[in-house]
Amino acid sequence: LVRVEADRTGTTIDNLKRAFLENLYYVQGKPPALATLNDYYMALAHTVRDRIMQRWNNSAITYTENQSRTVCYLSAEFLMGPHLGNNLINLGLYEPMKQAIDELGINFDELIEEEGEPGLGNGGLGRLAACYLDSLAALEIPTMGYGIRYEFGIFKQDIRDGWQVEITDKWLRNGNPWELARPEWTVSIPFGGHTESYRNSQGVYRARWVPAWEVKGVPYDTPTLGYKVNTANTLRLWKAEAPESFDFQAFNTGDYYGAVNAKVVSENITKVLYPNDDEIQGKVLRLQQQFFFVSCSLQDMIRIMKGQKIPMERFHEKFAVQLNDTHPAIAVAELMRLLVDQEFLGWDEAWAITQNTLAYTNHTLLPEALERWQIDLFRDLLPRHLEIIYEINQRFMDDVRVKFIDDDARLARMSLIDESGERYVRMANLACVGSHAINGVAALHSELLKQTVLKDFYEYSPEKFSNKTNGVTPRRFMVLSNPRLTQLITDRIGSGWITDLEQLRQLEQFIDDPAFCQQWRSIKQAIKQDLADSIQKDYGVDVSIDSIFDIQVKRIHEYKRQHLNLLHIITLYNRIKANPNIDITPRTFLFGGKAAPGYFMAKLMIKLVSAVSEVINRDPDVRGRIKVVFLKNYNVKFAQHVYPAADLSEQISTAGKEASGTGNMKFAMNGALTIGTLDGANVEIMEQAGEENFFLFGLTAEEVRERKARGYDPKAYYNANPNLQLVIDRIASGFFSHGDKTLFQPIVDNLMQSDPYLLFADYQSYVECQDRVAEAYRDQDKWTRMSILNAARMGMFSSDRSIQEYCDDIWNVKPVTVKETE
Ligand code: 26Q
Repeated sequence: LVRVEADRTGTTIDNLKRAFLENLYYVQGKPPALATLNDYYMALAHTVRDRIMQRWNNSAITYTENQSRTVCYLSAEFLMGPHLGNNLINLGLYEPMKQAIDELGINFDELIEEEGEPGLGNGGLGRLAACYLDSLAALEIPTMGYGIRYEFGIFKQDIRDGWQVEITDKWLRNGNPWELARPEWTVSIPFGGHTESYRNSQGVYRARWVPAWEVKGVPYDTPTLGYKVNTANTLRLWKAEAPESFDFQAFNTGDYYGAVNAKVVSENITKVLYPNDDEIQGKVLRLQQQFFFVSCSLQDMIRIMKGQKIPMERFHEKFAVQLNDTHPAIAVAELMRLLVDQEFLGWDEAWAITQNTLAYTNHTLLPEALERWQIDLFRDLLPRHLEIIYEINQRFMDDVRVKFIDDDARLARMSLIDESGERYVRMANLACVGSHAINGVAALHSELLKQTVLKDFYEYSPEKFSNKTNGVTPRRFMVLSNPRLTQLITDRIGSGWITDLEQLRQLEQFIDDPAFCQQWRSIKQAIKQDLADSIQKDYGVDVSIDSIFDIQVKRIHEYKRQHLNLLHIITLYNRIKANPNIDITPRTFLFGGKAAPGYFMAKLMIKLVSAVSEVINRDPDVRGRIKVVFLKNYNVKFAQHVYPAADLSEQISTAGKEASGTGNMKFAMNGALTIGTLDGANVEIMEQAGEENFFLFGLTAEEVRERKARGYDPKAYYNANPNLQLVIDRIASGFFSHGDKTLFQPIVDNLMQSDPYLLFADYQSYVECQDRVAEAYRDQDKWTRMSILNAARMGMFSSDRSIQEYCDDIWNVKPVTVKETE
């Protein structure tokens, strides 16, 4: 046993103060007199990191000694958010540390705000991975998160003249105190070249891949703590580096430039996160990224197996590997290659291991978003994997042919190779065939998957399919981000709800308790005031906390329909202009979210929000009763300030398009009411909250399908609805664009001519529903009761529940308790 000094592990207020000053002096190299805010943040981060190390080391020892079955969550994105506050919560040290820092005369909250965030994800899918790591650790499940250490994460968003401007995210600029490089576990990743067959010493034919180039993968580890347990799992992100040999080559050939250039090319692989969360243009760098992190991760698992002297035949007993969408689906072919070509297992045995190891989560229903790679591009980069995929496909096609005789159309649809025109590798098909379990992310989504994009695979192997409704971690999205509500809840029902969110139901007993309702309400008001202050400071806009805080924060997408929200705002504005003395419930409309840099319509939607806000916010007729603000650079850190302040959560996607949504859950558990369609997890949120506590509008997924099949004509809605007409005409007239009729024409034309997301069909229903919202808000007692009931009934949306289901139904893993150091 190592003896560790109190400066590294002690948790009394005095220990913490001493440790902080020591780290400031010896790690940051600063006396207090010269320290910057960032120095203080770094000293604090190191003080927290020191208190993680025993847990991290003890977890590693325990898992190694017990040869624990381990979940490996493979994801191209992990949107972790700031670490400092979250780690303090999970360590149970938030309050003592705050006291210690405050006693040193330093503002603790400012240090929390000083931390930037690792924006290594686009949105929902990356944030889900982060919530799942939190829950896996809380549930004491041995876990590795595997992904990519992008040098530049999701861009920072500035708004200039109403337009989105992208700024590179240099998140590593000030160093990263939360990670440790582990160069001793560097792996080598081959690319390109060709394959050969050869006879081994027994005369058996085997395949050999002769790659043309290789890069090194260096792991960087970040601990992920469980809430008030000793479990500290690992998030292992891979950085691409050039092999040393490039330098020698340069020395030998004198091609110094060529060698340096090769180095640049290698390191490019993990340079930047692709900022699209939808359409995939099959870029070779993206395939390089995917193969790079998958091969690094699988090789790492094999190293761990060998380190623990577990025979390779037992790979699937040691590891459960989850594929977060198809981004890591190349794992199917890569695990086969490693087992067959490198570990010399037979094909059938390797295939059984592969299928038993892998499971696949689908996150989209949009057929255009299914990943596929041009065969030529694929072969150039991964020639051996293409052979393996052909082999898998041949055997698979034989099986399908027997199960569904004389059905060539089905064979063509299920083939791993799309041969309908130019040839492609279909990654979703590969993931389905190579996995023993396939799941969607909300009940509706999982049903629609079986009826649409994965129908053939469902009919072929229905036993593989299940639903795992998404969840979010209450530690970050309630305890950390909403301390006031956390205190109120804990005062009434104790703190058990933090790890067993169903316990929030106990709050229902207080909905007729006026004192409790008053407290609930004044907490919401206080949080709204904080957000109002920051809006005043950052945007110079004055917003009233007595107005409805009506918030839509998420990536900007046509299917998410931020522009439907705008149609309603303009409708209210038109009512005011027609009758300035109209009695209207005051509202503050807040938008936030990034548009993919190449997504023109999404960027124009941001410009339209800005344009509408400029007109409305300064029109004296409005008299401040409605305000519109676009909040720039929406990210996890800012989200934590937004969810608790919301009265109304906008979840208004076209039914059948949003796989689940997770922001919807974060809002509702903080007491916002939802206005939403029957889409994704909204369906289950409404079921839980009760219809009477949910503002439902719009067509169902089924109706959307019918409407489109019958031939949808947006103009018919326009012609029949004078209010809609006035809204569209105002936009088209240049009213919001200084008279420029062309600026928003692409939006107007799109809606008038095709309206692929059926805004016009849902417009009237949405506006009427918003009128019910406005009416309901006037009865504050009733609104507060609805708010409490929403929060009280969101227990099922804890990611602990989701993860428990994955553990039981898909991974077959059990908790492993990590002991405390004596
Ligand atoms: C793929 C290929 C090339 C470049 C980028 C991509 C790419 C990257 C990210 C494709 C998709 C994504 C992200 C998708 C995503 O976030 N989906 C969301 O997942 C959430 C968690 O399950 C759901 O709640 C949302 O409904 C779903 O939209």
